[in-house]
Amino acid sequence: ERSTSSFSYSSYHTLEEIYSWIDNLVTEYSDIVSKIQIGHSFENRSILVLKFSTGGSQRPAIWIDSGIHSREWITHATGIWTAKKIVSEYGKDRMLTNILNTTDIFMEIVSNPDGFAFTHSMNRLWRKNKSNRPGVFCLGVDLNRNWRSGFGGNGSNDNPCSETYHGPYPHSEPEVAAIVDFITAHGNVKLLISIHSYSQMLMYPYGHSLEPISNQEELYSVAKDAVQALYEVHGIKYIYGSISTTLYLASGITVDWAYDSGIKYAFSFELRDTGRYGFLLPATQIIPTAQETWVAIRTIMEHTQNH
Ligand code: ING
Ligand code: ZN
Repeated sequence: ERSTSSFSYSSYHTLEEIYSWIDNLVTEYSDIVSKIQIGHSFENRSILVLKFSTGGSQRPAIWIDSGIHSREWITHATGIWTAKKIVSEYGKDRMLTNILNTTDIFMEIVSNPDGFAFTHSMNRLWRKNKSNRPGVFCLGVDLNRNWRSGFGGNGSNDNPCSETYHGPYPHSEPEVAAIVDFITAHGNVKLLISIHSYSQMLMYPYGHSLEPISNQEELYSVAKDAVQALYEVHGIKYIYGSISTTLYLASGITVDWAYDSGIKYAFSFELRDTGRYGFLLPATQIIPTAQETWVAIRTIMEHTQNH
């Protein structure tokens, strides 16, 4: 495709298509979007982040990642639609305009490019990255178990053949290290949103422990408002709460690391559906999913902006 307006937002795309769409977005909206390469994947693909900014330097920032798990195709598709929404609504939507006048938004749409390429070529249901180490028979580390917070604890696995293998040591995977280094160097990220599928949930830390976080009441109430706003779009019901009490114990996850690194607003979505199609969500549901998710993200951003 030559432009972001002829791109089909209601279809799933390959990595090459998404990366060329990113180039088009950056060219067409160069006044507010740029592309940053934050590292390389295990198989040496570029790890790209979109930066939405109206100026300033080291402004407070919002981080949004999708596609940490490569088979969760609805998350990349939602990220793409959302990025286009942000550039299109700036100057029109008052809330978004206010946010972008003071805050930068960073979006990593394909957070596991090797796994994503593999879901197109070989195995549609591949979840982990593609790292491979001498003497280890199975491939891949679960990029949502490789973070330092609670590393190696409950709900992660030390067997490299497991779908939830945490890897040899914290941040061993280049895809995780790239994010850690970027967010740490930035130093002013206030809100992190990590997008997964499926289950229709909006959650916050901790995953590695049942212990409530210090601002749990506040995040509970933000999640409640966001889920209500989401429901009003297409009548889709989400449940919400901490990860460990809502879903299961999971250690070494993105949002726990974010929270423990001082990002006190950290949320994780599990998008549609509840299991009828699961990871194979029909493309006809991309736009409705993205629309409702956007309203929830907006609600979270607005709250964070005022605190
Ligand atoms: N489930 C997530 C997993 O990594 C999750 C659940 C999401 C845990 C966010 C912790 C944080 O197991 C999927 N579907 O990936
Ligand atoms: Zn996931």
